[in-house]
Amino acid sequence: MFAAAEHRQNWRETPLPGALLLRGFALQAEAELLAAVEAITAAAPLRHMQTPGGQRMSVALSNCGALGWVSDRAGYRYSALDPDSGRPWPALPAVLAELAGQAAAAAGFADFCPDACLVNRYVPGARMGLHQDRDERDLRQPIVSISLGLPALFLFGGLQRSERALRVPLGHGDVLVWGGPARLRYHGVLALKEGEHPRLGAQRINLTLRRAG
Ligand code: MD6
Ligand code: FE
Repeated sequence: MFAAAEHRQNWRETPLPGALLLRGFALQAEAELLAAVEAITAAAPLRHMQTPGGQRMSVALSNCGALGWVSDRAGYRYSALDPDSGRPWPALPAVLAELAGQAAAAAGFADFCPDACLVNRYVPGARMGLHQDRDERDLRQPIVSISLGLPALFLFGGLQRSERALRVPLGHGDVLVWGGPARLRYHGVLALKEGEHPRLGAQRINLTLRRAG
C-alpha cells in the first residue's frame, strides 16, 4: 500500500505489460507545465468537440504540436490546423517534448519524438468512454500521458471492449507511458469526482503526447 502522498512520489508501477506508471514524474517540471497549458489554451481555447455520433464530449480539449487530434461528425483524425481558428496549433513546448522523451526512455522506448499533444480538461462529472488509440501512423510508438490536477480513475481494459478493465488511480504529476503489447488496449476515464486541487482548482488536465504522423 502506497496510499500516503509522501510514498506515492516518484514511485514506479507496471500496471500491465507495456505500461509504466511514473508517479510524480512530472512534478519536476510542474511550474513550466502549468505555464505551458496556460499558453496553449490561450492560443487554442479548450472546446467540447462532437463525437462522430453527434454527442458533445464532456471533456474539453485543445492541442499543441504539428498535429492535433480532432473529432466531428466526419470522424476522428489528426489535423495540422485548429478547425476553430483555421490556424496551426501552438508549437509543442520543449518542456513537454523533453519530459515525454525521458518518461518514454524510462519505459524502454528510445528516441520518442512527439509531434502531437492533446490537452484534455475534465471538470467534475466529465468522463471518457472506453476507446482504443489507433489514429496514429506508427503504432510501435508509445503514448505518454501526463496527469495534472484532480485525481481520476483510469480504466485500463483489454484488446476487446468487453474485457474487464483495471482501475488505475492517476494523480497530479503522474506520468503513464504505454506501448508495445499495451498499445491497443481499450481505456477510458471514470467520471471525475468533485474536488478542489490546490494548483488547478476543480479540474483535471491530461496531456497525451504522441508520434502521430
Ligand atoms: C485521459 N487518456 O487520461 C485520457 N490514451 O484523460 C487517454 O485517452 C489516453 O491517457 C492513450 C494513452 C494514454 C491515455
Ligand atoms: Fe486514449
